[in-house]
Parts: sequence; structure tokens; C-alpha cells
Amino acid sequence: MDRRRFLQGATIASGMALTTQGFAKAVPAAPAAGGMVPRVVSTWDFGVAANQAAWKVLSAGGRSLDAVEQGVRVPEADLRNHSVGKGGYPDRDGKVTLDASIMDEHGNCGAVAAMEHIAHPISVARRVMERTPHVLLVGDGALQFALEQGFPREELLTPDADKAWHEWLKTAKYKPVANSEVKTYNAGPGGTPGDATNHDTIGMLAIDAKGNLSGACTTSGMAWKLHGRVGDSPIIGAGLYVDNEVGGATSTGVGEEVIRNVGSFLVVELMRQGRSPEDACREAVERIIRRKPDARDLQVGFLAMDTKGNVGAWAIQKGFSYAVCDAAKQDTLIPGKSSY
Ligand code: SD4
Repeated sequence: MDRRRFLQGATIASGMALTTQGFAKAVPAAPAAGGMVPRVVSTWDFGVAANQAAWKVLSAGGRSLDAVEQGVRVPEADLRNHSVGKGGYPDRDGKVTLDASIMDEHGNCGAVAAMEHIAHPISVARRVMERTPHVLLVGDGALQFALEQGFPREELLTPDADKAWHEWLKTAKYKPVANSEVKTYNAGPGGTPGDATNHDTIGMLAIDAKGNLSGACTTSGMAWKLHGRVGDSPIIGAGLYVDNEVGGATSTGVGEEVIRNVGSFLVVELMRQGRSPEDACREAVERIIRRKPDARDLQVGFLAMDTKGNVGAWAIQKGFSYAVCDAAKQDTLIPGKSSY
């Protein structure tokens, strides 16, 4: 199902007009101070199904860390999803390499980057956090660790993704030659790198009944990237950041721009200074464009939630959406506001 039809379906299913007026209109107001309500939010339309899995954990009184891990495993396992987990589009050499990170309420974090052959990188990231003294494992080392931990080795390139890669090869005329230069982003099927028709990531933030926040972020990265390229998603502070005193943030879009600006950390620090989640996301997006005006042709979106469960988002371009789930409603999908 394409994104637009899904959006329409979700609108009808929820019986609610999608609104660009932001979170307050679409879901109940934030809980009163002290009265924490579990809530989970995540990027893009596939966040709706992911949130529902997270909600099972939250509504049973579970921990936000378990909720975000269970939540993002849903798109990781969805073979129709070409931007996360198994079924993700490969790099320019036809290899599917995955990035993921996770962070809990204590500031513990774990991540894997450029990892092949493991369908659930988020769970490997959690093992890195919980069972090693490290934060980030990459490439072959990440794969070795995952196999040692008992994760099954799988072929991640599905026939669909393989077909799309071969289509791309026809127009890209890519040949792995020595000293070749790649100065531009390779657009995927349909448009601007990072936009709704090209590629996206699931970033999820959850607050549990105890008021504890956790986050997770997982992706196959930009389609047709150089082999070995790592985006923002597994970089703590870039694609994901959680501070239990303030809130959490996550990002989607062209990861290079997010890394350059340490985007999710910036959003959280702006919230610490008193900005609302939406304002903080907007400022982070606009800082990217101020520093590099050409970035307005790309897509980057931030999603943030504070410790009271207030949610906001902002993107460079139209088309970004995020899903919100709490006791009042489990399938809300909201278009993100944007600068252009
Ligand atoms: C990356 N941020 O690897 C990810 C990809 C993405 O929309 O979110 N694209 O840069």
C-alpha cells in the first residue's frame, strides 16, 4: 500500500480529520503535572502499527524501554517496509546494512551501525547497552556480537528490494570503480532523499506509567548509499536522545544533516531551555537550513516528547507524519508541520 492511501485509510479508521494544527487538537491535552499518562509516539505512517505493539506493553504497566523495543520491531519485520529492517533497500552494492539505537530513562544507550544479516537491529542495540561496556558496535563486529548473542543470521535482501536495486542500477549506471566521486545524494525511487516517497526511519519515544522515558530508532538508511555509510539513526544525540528530566527526541530524513547539527540532542536541550516540543523541533530544523540553505531541498523531520507527554514535530518539507498512541486513542496519525 502506498503512503498516501495508507494516510487516507488511517484518517477514516480513526474517524478524525488529520489536522495541521498540531498535537493539542488531535489528542487529549497533556496529563496534569504529576499524573503521568503512558503515551507513545513514532515517525511516519508505519508508526501507527508500531505504536500499537508498544501500547500493549505500556497499557499493561510495562517499562517504556520494553515498549519502544517491541514497537519498532514491527516495521523491522514488515517486508513491505523498504526503509527499516528486513526488506529495506540495499546500498549501491546491493547489501542491506542496518542502523539502530536505543536509550533508556537512566541515560543508558546502545547502538549498532552498518550491520548486515540481522533482522532486528534494535534488539542487538539493546544487548549492546545491557551486556557490554560499549555504546556502539559496527559492521562485522556488530554482526559477530549478534551471532554470539544467538540472533539468527538471515538474508535481508528480499526479491522486491533486489528488483528495486536493479532498477536503480539501470539509471544510476553505477559501477564500483576506483576513485569514483559521489558528491550528491542518490535519490531513491520517487524523489527527494529522505522524503515520504523515498526513504524513512522509525523513531519512537515512549513514556510509561511511572513517567519514565525511553526511545528507539531503526533504519536501513538511505537507499543506494555507499557501502559503509552510517546515518544519524544509530548516533546517540543525532538520531535519538532521551533525558528523563526533560524529554526525548528522534529524527528522520537525511542523516548527514542531522549528524552535522547533533539534532536530537539539540531538540532536547532547547526543551530544557523552556521551548515546547514543537518549537524545539522547528528551531532544530531551521538551524539546519540557516547553516546550509541547500538543505531546504532535502527532508529532515524531528519528533519530540517532553516529560509530561506533550508532543511536537517539525520537518523541512511537507509530507512528514507521526503517530500518537495513548489511552484515549491508539491510531492517531498527524501530519508534521514544515518550514516549506
Ligand atoms: C538515515 N535518517 O540513515 C536515516 C534515513 C531516513 O528518511 O530517515 N530517511 O539518514
